[in-house]
Amino acid sequence: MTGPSERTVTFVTGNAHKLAEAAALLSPCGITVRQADLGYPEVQADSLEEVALAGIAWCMEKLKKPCLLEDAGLFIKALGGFPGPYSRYVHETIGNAGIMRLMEGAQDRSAVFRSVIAYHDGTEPHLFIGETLGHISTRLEGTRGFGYDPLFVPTGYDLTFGQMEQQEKNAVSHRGMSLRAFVSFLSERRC
Ligand code: ITT
Repeated sequence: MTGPSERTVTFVTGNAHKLAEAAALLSPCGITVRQADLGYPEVQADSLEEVALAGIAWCMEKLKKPCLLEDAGLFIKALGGFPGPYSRYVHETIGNAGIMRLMEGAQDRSAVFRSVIAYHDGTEPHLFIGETLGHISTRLEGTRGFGYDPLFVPTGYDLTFGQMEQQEKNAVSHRGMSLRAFVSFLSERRC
């Protein structure tokens, strides 16, 4: 990999857990992550893509240099995709216990965690998507990770994200997938 300007990526986030997951995945690829906690406005929109695109336009305007942000959300089938793009607000209000209450008696506990990375290269924005299928556990389990990790079990596992080591979560998570797509994009550009 060449191109020093692309070896350091500015990640606009206020979430230290996300930053740590990104650094763990990107640093072995020779990409240093620098945090910018700008508190970008998360617009109310029906999709993570819209939120991410509006956010990165705002960040680019502020920073005037290439930067990246990530918007994630948990979409629960039995709840019609709720909390989806409202995941942050819902987590801050009813929290994991509230989701467990809403899921009481639900037969279909399937859910998908989505991650949308928006990267602005200085000229235009690019989106990288990651999705992990899974289900909502019947009990909150695990103390690792953050947010909804104690209630999300990825397909093929008997563990919640909250019970996984960071590396194991990154190997299967929505964010791991979108970050790997971003790394491929950067390496192709350098060819
Ligand atoms: P930013 O500053 O990067 O926007 P945020 O915490 O607001 O950080 P999001 O809007 O992307 O992050 O996330 C929406 C909600 O989903 C929020 O409550 C997170 O805690 C939660 N969340 C996001 N990614 C998660 C993950 O990998 N595991 C568990 N919960 C997650």
